[in-house]
Amino acid sequence: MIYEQSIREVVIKMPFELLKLPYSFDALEPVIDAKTMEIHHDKHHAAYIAKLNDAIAKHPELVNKSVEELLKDINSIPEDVRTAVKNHGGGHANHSLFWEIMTPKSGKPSETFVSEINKVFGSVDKMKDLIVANGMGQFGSGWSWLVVSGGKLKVYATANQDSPLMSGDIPILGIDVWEHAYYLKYQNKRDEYLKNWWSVVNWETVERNWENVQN
Ligand code: MN3
Repeated sequence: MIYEQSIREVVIKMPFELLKLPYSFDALEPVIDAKTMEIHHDKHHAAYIAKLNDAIAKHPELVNKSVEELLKDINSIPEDVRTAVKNHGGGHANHSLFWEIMTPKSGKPSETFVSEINKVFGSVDKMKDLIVANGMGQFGSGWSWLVVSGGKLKVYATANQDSPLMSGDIPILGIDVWEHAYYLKYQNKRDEYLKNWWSVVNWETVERNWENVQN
């Protein structure tokens, strides 16, 4: 009985699980093809979660923390699992955001949000250009971000699965520039992927992420 109970606890406490996509694999066609979405979500994201759970299992004191808490406080994570939490926790957080900020019904940012974007970047198009340029400039794998940093919108790229949370920033939009995110359809044409990506951006969610930081 005790054995069964402990198994049950492990199952309940296993903190991270793969959520279903909020749309079908082919919903973002032709910008992102169904096969890429399926492999990206079911294989890549699932693997980050499995490896994050493996790392956390070695340190029961980490079990009840959210992935955001783990990343914000990355330097306090025990050294033997710190790199695993950075890479796989980052992978989990980054992809969870990525799925949510895409949609087949892109919409438009509100006037309030646009005026904040204009204040910082000049225009929405200029902001997009910077995010594309940062994605192009990221050598190898990484992400191009729109974050809130000290209350202000900011763009930059990170390598690998490094999360802006690790530098105290809040990511509100991030584009995956790992080859697994676009290679089947775009091959070496990362610029085309980055430019096309804007037609599947979920402005409503990005804006909600921005508002949540203010409150
Ligand atoms: Mn990815």
